Amino acid sequence: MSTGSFAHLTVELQGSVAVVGLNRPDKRNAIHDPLIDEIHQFFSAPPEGVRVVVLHGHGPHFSSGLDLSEHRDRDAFEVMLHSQKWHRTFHAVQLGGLPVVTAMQGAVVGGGLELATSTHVRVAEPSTFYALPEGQRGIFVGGGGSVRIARVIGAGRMAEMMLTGHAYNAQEGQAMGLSHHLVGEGEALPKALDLARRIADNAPLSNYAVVNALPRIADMAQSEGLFTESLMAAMAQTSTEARERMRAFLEKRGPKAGA
Ligand code: 1HE
Repeated sequence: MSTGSFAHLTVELQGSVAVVGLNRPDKRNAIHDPLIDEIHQFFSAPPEGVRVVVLHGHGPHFSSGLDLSEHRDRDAFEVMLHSQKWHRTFHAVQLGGLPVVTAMQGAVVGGGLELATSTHVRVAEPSTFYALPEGQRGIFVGGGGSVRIARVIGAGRMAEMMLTGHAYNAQEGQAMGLSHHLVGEGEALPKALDLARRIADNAPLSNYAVVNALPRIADMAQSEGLFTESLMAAMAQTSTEARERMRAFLEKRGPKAGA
């Protein structure tokens, strides 16, 4: 079933999984204002019943990042506001409450990498490469990369990428945590869908806690982080669904870990 009236995104519902595609393949899914607005619109109000989102890019590249053609003539204040619009959008992706699984191929570059690292599970094909050409373009990251990309690969490695334009290939990206699964050519989307369906079977409150509490706790001092973890645990463990799932395991009805 197709849904939504987006010009630059495709949205397809497969049960409780929404498959969202960046749809500017002619421009290598460069992110211009209308596209960022549509991403924001989708993640701020996902269709009812959706429990997990799969994000992918149409064509041979996931995303070439910021659309440089519309960025050229902005003044400082406009760039500031534009950057904050990206922050709001990727905040909605990361902390909107729904787990997001990303399928990647080809370029995952600049703002494309900022978008990918706002998502929770990343699957890459062998063609995937990661780069931050901001230095070469004379600009800086503005879509949250200095926080989110640096959290994944470290500020030092991010600086090296931005300074030298060094691109990392799919295998290197896997070792660095930029992807969590490395699959064959053409297999990222099916794998992402498979993972999304597994995630959709989890208790919604557990999924919500993972995507909302973990990144916040990572930003807290130890004492506050541990206190917040206990609060989250208290909410999750006392839910009716948790009680039933724990009982199911003890009565040999629930899946074993690793299955
Ligand atoms: C674009 C963009 C774009 C492609 N903005 N138009 N991002 C970059 O610096 C990456 C720039 N793009 C590339 O390096 C390459 O396009 C790719 C390696 C991604 C793909 O190469 P290729 O040979 O497949 O495609 P192409 O021929 O370079 O591009 C096809 C068309 O897409 C072409 O337009 P056309 O009208 O001549 O057909 C390109 O101009 C266009 N295109 N990428 C605008 N990014 C919030 S801050 C975030 C900061 C950043 O993201 S910086 C990184 C910017």
